[in-house]
Amino acid sequence: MVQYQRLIRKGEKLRVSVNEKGGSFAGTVAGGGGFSKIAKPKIILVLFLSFLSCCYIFSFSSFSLLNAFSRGAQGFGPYEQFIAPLCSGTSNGTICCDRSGFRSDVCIMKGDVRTNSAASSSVFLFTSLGKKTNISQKIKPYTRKWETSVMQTVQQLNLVYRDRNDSSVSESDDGHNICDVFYDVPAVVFSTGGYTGNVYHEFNDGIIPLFITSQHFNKKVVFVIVEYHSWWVMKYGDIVSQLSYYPPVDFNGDKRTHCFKEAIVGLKIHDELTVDSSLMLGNKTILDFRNVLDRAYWPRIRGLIQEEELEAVNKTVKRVREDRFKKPKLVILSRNGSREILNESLLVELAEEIGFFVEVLRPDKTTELAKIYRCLNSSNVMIGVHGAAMTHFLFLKPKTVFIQIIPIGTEWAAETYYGKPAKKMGLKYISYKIKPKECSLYDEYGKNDPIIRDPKSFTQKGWDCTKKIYLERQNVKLDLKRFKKPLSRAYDFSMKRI
Ligand SMILES: *[C@@H]1O[C@H](CO)[C@@H](O)[C@H](O)[C@H]1NC(C)=O
Ligand SMILES: *[C@@H]1O[C@H](CO)[C@@H](O)[C@H](O)[C@H]1NC(C)=O
Ligand SMILES: *[C@@H]1O[C@H](CO)[C@@H](O)[C@H](O)[C@H]1NC(C)=O
Ligand SMILES: *[C@@H]1O[C@H](CO)[C@@H](O)[C@H](O)[C@H]1NC(C)=O
Ligand SMILES: *[C@@H]1O[C@H](CO)[C@@H](O)[C@H](O)[C@H]1NC(C)=O
Ligand SMILES: *[C@@H]1O[C@H](CO)[C@@H](O)[C@H](O)[C@H]1NC(C)=O
Ligand SMILES: *[C@@H]1O[C@H](CO)[C@@H](O)[C@H](O)[C@H]1NC(C)=O
Ligand SMILES: CC(=O)N[C@H]1CO[C@H](CO)[C@@H](O)[C@@H]1O
Repeated sequence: MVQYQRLIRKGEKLRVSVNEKGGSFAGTVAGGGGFSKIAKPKIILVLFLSFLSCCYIFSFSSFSLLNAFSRGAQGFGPYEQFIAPLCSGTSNGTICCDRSGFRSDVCIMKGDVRTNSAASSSVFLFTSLGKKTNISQKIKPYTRKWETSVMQTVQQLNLVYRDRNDSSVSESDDGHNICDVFYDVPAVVFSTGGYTGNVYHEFNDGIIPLFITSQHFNKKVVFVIVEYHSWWVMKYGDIVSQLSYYPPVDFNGDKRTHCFKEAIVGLKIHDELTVDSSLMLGNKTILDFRNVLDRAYWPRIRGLIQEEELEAVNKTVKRVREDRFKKPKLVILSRNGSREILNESLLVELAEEIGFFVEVLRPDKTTELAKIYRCLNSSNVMIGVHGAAMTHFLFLKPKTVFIQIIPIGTEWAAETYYGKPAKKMGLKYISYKIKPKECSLYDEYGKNDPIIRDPKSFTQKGWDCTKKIYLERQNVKLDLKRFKKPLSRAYDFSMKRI
């Protein structure tokens, strides 16, 4: 029951296409979610056409009003001051790059924007060059600008001025200039390469910046992706379709010329796993981002619940569920390989003794995010050993508890990447720094070895060293007498809130 609409303009022809796809790009126009349940594609087409004509009438009548507004702001909208402050007031027919950010560059192209991936890794802006300086810009649309090694793997795009007169000469320039697909909305261009493949990076470098950069378009935006991976589109389709009505464009794989009235190339990023509301249009916060997740996963979760209810009719599964509702729920995000909790089963026993309903979650690369979201959105406490999986704190409801177990040598990363952002999201964050005796390296090296006694002397040597010793080789055996304290605190806190 999924359909999307877009305009295709080839030469002078104007065509409306309505596609049905089994994917997750639930695009209903202007909040028409209600009718999509009953309408057949043809009815939708008719509704869409009438909607379109209304839009045209509306846009004509409001045109002068709109113009009056934009004359003041010298642009289409006030978003640039948030996304690319140095490009505030970018006028039609120009390309402007804001390279002042530490983490990313963002360029804005206004006017007649056309992709040209086939020949030149370029995005063209057709304009009357006149007295403009014809300087093309280069940009790598990924948010780890300061990490030169990973940036070397990211595709560089050329943002190029083209003379407007060229665009009307059909079939010249091998026809590359002719619009195959025309969108009456802006494009946001970004990369799903770099460190994508690690869930922390996927959210931190990609999904959250995408929210920051595009949420103010109210889904009227097309995502154009370089280093496109279909697995990424599958994994994050639920979220992407909450941010855009349109299926994403594979910049390199789709050789057609896609045309836009505006493009933002590169993503704006604020800080680790967070949204700084003072830098957002409309003061949006990380909780608004979380609401996007909630809307994204709800349809799938509702489906899962219905399936289970059908199954439960015949079984006594119900009792377990009732049990769960009386007790606060604690989720252990379990790792396998390194940074394991060696006595996890004892931890489960202890937590149950204290009064929790306990669920152990072992997410891997193939675990559906909706299922993880469902588990965490209904929990009161999440426990895990520092690592990328801690990114899932984003799935916890505000005012619930996140206990991060911090192995030796990982304090800085644990606090920077997860502790601080969790607090910003309104979680009750408890850090549990393990004692040497709780560390598996203690048995291996003894208490006097510098690895145990002086982790700083190794971590200061850099990330590789930290990784080899403390991230890849360390496991945790909790001193449960000591761990009982934060666990009881979490229990009391949860009981007060139930
Ligand atoms: C911006 O410029 C393009 C051509 O460069 C033109 O087609 C378009 O109408 C202009 N838009 C506005 C709002 O002036
Ligand atoms: C502008 O620059 C681009 C590439 O730098 C070049 O291909 C194009 O011909 C130039 N256009 C004009 C009118 O100079
Ligand atoms: C574009 O074409 C028009 C007429 O074809 C001409 O008058 C104008 O000078 C051209 N502009 C440029 C920048 O070449
Ligand atoms: C956003 O916050 C600022 C400062 O806190 C306030 O002045 C402004 O009115 C707020 N804007 C909105 C749309 O809530
Ligand atoms: C998450 O939990 C809240 C509060 O319990 C609930 O209202 C919401 O529907 C849940 N979200 C999803 C997607 O299940
Ligand atoms: C429940 O039991 C009925 C008959 O006892 C059976 O027809 C039905 O398929 C069962 N439903 C499920 C979901 O197992
Ligand atoms: C843990 O990972 C190993 C391989 O690294 C695998 O053989 C084992 O089955 C895994 N255990 C669990 C409980 O997933
Ligand atoms: C299940 C498991 O590995 N339990 C271990 C927890 O840690 C204690 C030592 O603190 C071991 O004795 C247990 O075997």
